[in-house]
Amino acid sequence: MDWKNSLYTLKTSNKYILFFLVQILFTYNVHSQYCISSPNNILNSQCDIVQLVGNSITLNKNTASICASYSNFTTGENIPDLEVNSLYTINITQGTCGDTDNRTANAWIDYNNNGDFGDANEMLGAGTFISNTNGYVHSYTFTVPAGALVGNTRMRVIVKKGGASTTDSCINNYSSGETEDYTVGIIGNVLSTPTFNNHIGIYPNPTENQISISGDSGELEIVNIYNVLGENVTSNVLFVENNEQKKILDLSKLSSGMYLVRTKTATNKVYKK
Ligand SMILES: [Ca+2]
Ligand SMILES: [Ca+2]
Repeated sequence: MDWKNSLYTLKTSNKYILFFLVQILFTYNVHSQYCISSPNNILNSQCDIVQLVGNSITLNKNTASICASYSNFTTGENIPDLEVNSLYTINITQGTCGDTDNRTANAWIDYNNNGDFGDANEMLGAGTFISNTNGYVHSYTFTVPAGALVGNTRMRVIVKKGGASTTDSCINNYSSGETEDYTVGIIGNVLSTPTFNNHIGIYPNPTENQISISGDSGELEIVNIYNVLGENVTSNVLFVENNEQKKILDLSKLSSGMYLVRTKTATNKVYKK
């Protein structure tokens, strides 16, 4: 009978809908289970500026005029692009909304994107230095580990009052300070992941001094030059022409050798005579 079949289909599809709903809820929970961290007051310790220079995108968030306990900046901010096996520096400037007590600071990146900051190398600094100076910059240099998952993931910054080291990314109800969460983007190593895009034209190659790069505007949003050691040498390159679909680069400050031109999705080799 048709109505029996329809009823059976409805029951079966309800089971599937329920199954998918449970899956969605489970997936949502897996990716939103970061531990809660915030102080019990905001007076004597604040995080004023977080600066992290990526390969081509810089996070520079200044919240000096805001007194907050926890801020979620995981959306709507610049997402610094951090390359596997490369070195970066995070600068955390401390401030206050009250007295000038001693303060410590630290930061964490969830490199394996599993919802916590407790895995190997995920703590970026020692968190031990204490300063009572407003405007003091806690500066930590770190290397993105080889096993970091490529893609966006979370970074946490904590500035807190007091003598104890800031080594607990889940510290909660602590005495004065601020916790801030951000998003960073992990990218593969430019030397180990050469990829090519037929829509990119680079000529002449080899070149004496200048190269012309043509392509679509989305692809040429990002143009960086790396040497064979993987060091970003773009600051030594002059952009003679810098249009959306065409760039002319002057490489005369670079010594002879092979270079990698990395655009948004592709890496191409260029030889300088
Ligand atoms: Ca802040
Ligand atoms: Ca983790």
